[in-house]
Amino acid sequence: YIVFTDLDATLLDHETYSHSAAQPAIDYLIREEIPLVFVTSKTQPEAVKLQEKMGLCAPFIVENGGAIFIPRCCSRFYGADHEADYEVITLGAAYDACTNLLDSLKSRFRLRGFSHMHHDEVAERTGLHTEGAVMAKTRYCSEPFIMEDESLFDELVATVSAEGFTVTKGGRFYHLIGRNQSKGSAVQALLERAEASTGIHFSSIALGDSENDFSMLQSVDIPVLIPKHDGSYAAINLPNLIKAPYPGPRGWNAVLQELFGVA
Ligand code: 2M8
Ligand code: MG
Ligand code: MG
Repeated sequence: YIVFTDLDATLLDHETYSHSAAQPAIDYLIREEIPLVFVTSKTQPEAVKLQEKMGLCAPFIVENGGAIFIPRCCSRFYGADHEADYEVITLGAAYDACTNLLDSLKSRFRLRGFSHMHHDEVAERTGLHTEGAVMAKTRYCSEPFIMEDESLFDELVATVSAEGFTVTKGGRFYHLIGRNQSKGSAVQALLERAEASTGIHFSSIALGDSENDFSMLQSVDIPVLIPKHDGSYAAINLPNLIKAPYPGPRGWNAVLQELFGVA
């Protein structure tokens, strides 16, 4: 097995960013040496910090499929075998290209990106501490933004698509990303690496709560939809979709414990 998971409002509580309700299932995966791979809108420093907190050694996919990081501790398993701390596989747009495009559309579409916000504003909008907000602003291949007038959304998507970009939606923000960049294509790329280097066919599980998780859920054997923090489910339909009974880490824990027949 390989388990792929979104972070915000999936493995982490939407408000508190705590994963504690999922600790029993995380402990089980660590004990059984089942890789737990983050697939997130978050950045590399944010993902590293969380891996350290949870005691994980596994690849992680950041910024909505923009880059795959393979740490040295598990590099052989993914056919990477490198001396550097990480092998980085870049799949996304360049950050400068994202911010330049948003700059040019800022007034026409009444939007503001993280690059237009001080870290205090990011902290306020997300509920992250200053240190977390600074890490969230340390971006390489995608830009979160807010829109004052959501009725301009379709026109915005058409405009950025002509420039080779697209827009996806997370829990709090829209995210400008490369047109071919998605959580799903990064998951597929990583699965191919693992299968090519080990010769094993892995069963894959993915858990997510938002529209931007759809491509990831579509790419695995067992897709799990976590209800959003308000209890509603994202409009995602897949034939074998499992719907978790509770939002956030509590639902995450319940489904994985059930799937693996523990507790
Ligand atoms: C942003 O991502 C989430 C993903 O659902 C969102 O759109 O609400 C990113 O900026 C990420 O880096 C940050 O940690 C997160 C904090 O809520 O917000
Ligand atoms: Mg989420
Ligand atoms: Mg996310």
